[in-house]
Amino acid sequence: MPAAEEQASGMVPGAALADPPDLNPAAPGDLTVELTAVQQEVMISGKKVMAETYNGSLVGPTLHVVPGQRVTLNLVNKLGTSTNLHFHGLHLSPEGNADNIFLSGKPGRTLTYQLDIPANQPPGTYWYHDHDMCPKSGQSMPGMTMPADPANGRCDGTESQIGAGLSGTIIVGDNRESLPPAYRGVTAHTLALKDAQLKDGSSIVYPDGVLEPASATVRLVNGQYQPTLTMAAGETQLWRIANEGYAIAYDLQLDGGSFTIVGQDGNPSAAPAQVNHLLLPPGGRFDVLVTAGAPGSTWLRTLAYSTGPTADNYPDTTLMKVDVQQGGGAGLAGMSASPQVAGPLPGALPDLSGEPVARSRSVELNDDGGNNFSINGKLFDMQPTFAEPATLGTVEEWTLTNTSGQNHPFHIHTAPFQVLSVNGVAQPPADYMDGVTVPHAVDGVAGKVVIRIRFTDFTGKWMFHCHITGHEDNGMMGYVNVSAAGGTG
Ligand SMILES: [Cu+2]
Repeated sequence: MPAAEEQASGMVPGAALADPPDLNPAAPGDLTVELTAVQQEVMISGKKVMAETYNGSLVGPTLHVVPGQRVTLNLVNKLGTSTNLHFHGLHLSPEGNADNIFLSGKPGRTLTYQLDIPANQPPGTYWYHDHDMCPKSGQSMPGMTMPADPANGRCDGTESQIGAGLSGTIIVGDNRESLPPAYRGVTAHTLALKDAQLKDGSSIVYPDGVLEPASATVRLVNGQYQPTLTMAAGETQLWRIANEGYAIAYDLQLDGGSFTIVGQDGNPSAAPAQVNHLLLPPGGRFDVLVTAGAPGSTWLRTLAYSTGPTADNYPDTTLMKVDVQQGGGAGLAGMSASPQVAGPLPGALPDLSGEPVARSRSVELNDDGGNNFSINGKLFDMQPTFAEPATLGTVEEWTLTNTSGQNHPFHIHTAPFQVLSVNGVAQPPADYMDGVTVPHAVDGVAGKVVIRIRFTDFTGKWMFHCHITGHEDNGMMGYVNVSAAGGTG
């Protein structure tokens, strides 16, 4: 793979940051929207690149939804491969034509999704992306709606489709309204983090090659190369940051400044924290307040990060310049400390640590150092991971272990979970998320994360998987059947 600088040649840094295009305005009432998945040329900061897009945009258009709303979404497939959608973080049924990743649309077809956004869906930042499953060597996929028949065209799978561009942001409501009055009117920006790995001068690696998370890639914000965000001195903004890439983690730092976390994975914070770093596994989101200092400029960067001894090392990379211009504020040039916000914010989820646990489960993530990625010793085969279903309304405690030499970011569909501990270290109460990094083993001792999850509202297959999508595609996926109380599963 060419060096990142070489891949970025022809891209012009410094253009004003543009939020991704909006698919629709946020408005109550039933909503019908259309996403067309199509391969076409896009401009990345002045460089023409072939990509897979929604509606022609490398970063898919932002879908705005309102709690309680019914959204009809038509996914028009103009790709050469089957495709589908997952609505990451939304509390939707995993069955029917809702958030059902067993649906798959062949080339030329339109899939129609009906999404009933719950009235209590927390306002915040979510995302959508392809989640198509394909038969791979070593996997059997009985029950697929899309047979593995070459006559039906390609089945590229999740890694290559997200890698080629197929992801975008979902914003529920406007979480500024949950902030203290001083911050309700602040400017909000969406920052979609997604890299582009360019095989040659003009094409994202896929579909003509295989993406390599360990190799050089160009880090982009909203599909722009090192854009510039302008703030007034002393100004506070809300940044809705989403890692919409296929594999790569981000360890964000705002040089000279800090972040106040008001939401994580869409969930309002119980205790908003001021932090110097934000670690975003693939699929992770943070809603943060940031405050500019005196006039000057600084950088949002991702720090050097290793996913483990057997895996990838990402270099320190500047992502976005922040230019602070004259305004009312004072302090150091560039950024200032982000504000203190008292919690809990409205909608913060309750602490599950004192709840009775209906069932405990163990989930062991492992890989053989090659292309086999397993859960509890099994490659995903479309069958449930556990013989025993979970019961609607109950809380379960799951112990996630990682016996491999690399981190695996673990994601559950349908509802968020609370992290109780990481490698034995207790985590803050009511720290909810829908993805957590399960650390790699050290000296033969598995990494360990303990979570609790409440199964509410929806029966059916609650999926879980590693969100390094190549691992997911190659077997590190499973599901638990959730059945109604008194049901037979
Ligand atoms: Cu993984």
